[in-house]
Amino acid sequence: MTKHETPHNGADDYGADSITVLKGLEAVRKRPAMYIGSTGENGLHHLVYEVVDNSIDEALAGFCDRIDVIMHKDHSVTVTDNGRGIPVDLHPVEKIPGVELALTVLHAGGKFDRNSYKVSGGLHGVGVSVVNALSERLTVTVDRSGARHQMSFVRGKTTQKLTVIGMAAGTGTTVSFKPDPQIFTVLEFSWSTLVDRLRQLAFLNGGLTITLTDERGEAPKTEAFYYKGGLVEFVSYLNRNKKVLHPKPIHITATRDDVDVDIALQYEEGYNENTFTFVNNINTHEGGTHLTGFRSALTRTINDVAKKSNALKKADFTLSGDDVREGLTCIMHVKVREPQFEGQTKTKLGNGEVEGIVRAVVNEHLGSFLEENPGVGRAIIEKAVSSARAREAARKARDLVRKKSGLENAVLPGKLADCSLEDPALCEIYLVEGDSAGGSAKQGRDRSFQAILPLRGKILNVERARIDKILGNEEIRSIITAVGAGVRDDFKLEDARYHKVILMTDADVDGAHIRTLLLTFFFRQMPELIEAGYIYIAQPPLYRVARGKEEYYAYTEEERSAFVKRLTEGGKGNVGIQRYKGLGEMNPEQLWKTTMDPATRTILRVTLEDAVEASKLFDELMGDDVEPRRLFIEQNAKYVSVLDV
Ligand code: 0RA
Repeated sequence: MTKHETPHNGADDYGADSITVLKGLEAVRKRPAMYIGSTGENGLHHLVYEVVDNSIDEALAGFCDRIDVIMHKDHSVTVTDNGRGIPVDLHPVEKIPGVELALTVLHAGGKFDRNSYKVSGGLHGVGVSVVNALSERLTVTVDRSGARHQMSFVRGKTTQKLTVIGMAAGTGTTVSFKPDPQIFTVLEFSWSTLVDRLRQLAFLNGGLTITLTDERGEAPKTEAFYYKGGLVEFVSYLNRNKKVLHPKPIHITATRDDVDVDIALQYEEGYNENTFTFVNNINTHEGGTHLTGFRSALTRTINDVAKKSNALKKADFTLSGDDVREGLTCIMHVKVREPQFEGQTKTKLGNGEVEGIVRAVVNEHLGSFLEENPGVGRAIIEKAVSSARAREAARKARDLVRKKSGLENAVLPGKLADCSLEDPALCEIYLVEGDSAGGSAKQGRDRSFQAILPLRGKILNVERARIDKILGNEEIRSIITAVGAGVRDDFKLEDARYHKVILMTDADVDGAHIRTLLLTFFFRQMPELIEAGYIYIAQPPLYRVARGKEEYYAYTEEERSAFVKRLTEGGKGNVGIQRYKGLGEMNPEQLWKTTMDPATRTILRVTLEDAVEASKLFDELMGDDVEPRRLFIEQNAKYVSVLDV
């Protein structure tokens, strides 16, 4: 086939501009993490999300109903949509083809008027040019105005200008890219990670078809996601293995002051809340104004309905937020034109106006729904009232204990070896698996600022228990009193007695399990502690490699091999390798040196996202499926991220 150059490519009067362009993409290659978060697994997958997000924008604008994603054998990925196609004509201001602009200019998105809910802030919406900059090669194909156009790049630099390569029957855009091994530490895309996100996007954008194909195995496999019912189907999916209190999720939708509110919710018999919130398709793990508005409306509406129906007449209490959220499964998706993202991981909505909008919408719609469906209302109120009773009983029991001991404040647990400093900002507490490791930690620590709380055996499965039972568990109570900030609605961050809560468990499957339990506990009972960045995970070494007086501690298999090699090359004497199966095998001095001394240790800070993963993992581990348990055993430390020294 003959290749026709499109006429505007002949002009090279934008030579000066192309220098600025290269500088922009060069900046992305110099500091990739600033644009995509990391150059590891998360960053790698972010590339796909970025390209898909652009197609989703086209769907939001109403011009695209299908997106296909293909994972190829050579680690490249192709994303195709049937939207209008990225414009190929000259941009009136920039004087280069729109498609070239989109792929070579940072934040070019704003230069087009697509009239959809564009994402800004955070790591999303950085633009396809970032993907281009970080790809060893990228090809974009646009079907538009009857012709198929194509343009190619290597590491962001144009290798083939925009060219018409044939005819096109319809319209659409295909972006095919291969992540650059010079940039990424991992190149293998994960099927399940992509499935999770693409399924989520299909739920969030009802009516849109998204497919994922994996060509890497012997035979290619494809999965298609299409949910006509959107969020309602999402909630039904989440509750698929639960006993629900009412057969159909409640659906609330409204647009007010240019903000789109879409909510589906359903109650199940369990005791947890599972609310997931999204803004412009982004999971707002840290919540924000939309969540605050929703929560206050939910509490108010259910109390109102309960009062009207006389359910609370005899009881002399109101239903708390925790009460009305017991057993709730809820998805909220709001679309905001200029979202402001805040928080530790930039996943907290900051737009003040959204709170009142969501509150008003939920007050109105939920109120009238419950009036029209009194049976559903009754079931929900009954559940909340029984939660309130359990909470009241737990409180009375707690008060009784306090009175008996004659102390106003809860007594610090007997097993706690507290530190002597009093400024929480300087203090840290180690939650240590097992009494023996706890003993070593107590001896090895710096008692001025380090407190030790040993935990015996497995703590209670908080995912499945109700608050009264949770508070009845001794290990849990000792954690709560040691931290000193309360739980749930009563939680006060400023009362926290330590600004670092460090989980220290064995480097084996049991240890990983206990860590998952603890993370789930903090996520359910004190999410603010995680949000504040106060929770950490200790990193004990896996091996001690020594010859004579020379010794090294290895934290990974690679380090172990390197140390063994170094010592063997050194010559005489036997190299001893000790594998630490548990913390208890280290003496106090070793424990201090390798895991507790702030000057040499590594601790990982837990993000809210990590904790959500942990609790999800937990839910799966407790289920009937064998596969998740097997996977957990294989790869149990996956949910820790951000490095902190
Ligand atoms: C700018 C303007 C228009 C469409 C797009 C961008 C567009 C971008 C991407 C990226 C992936 N798929 C896409 N589909 C469309 C609208 C141009 C018009 O008015 O026709």
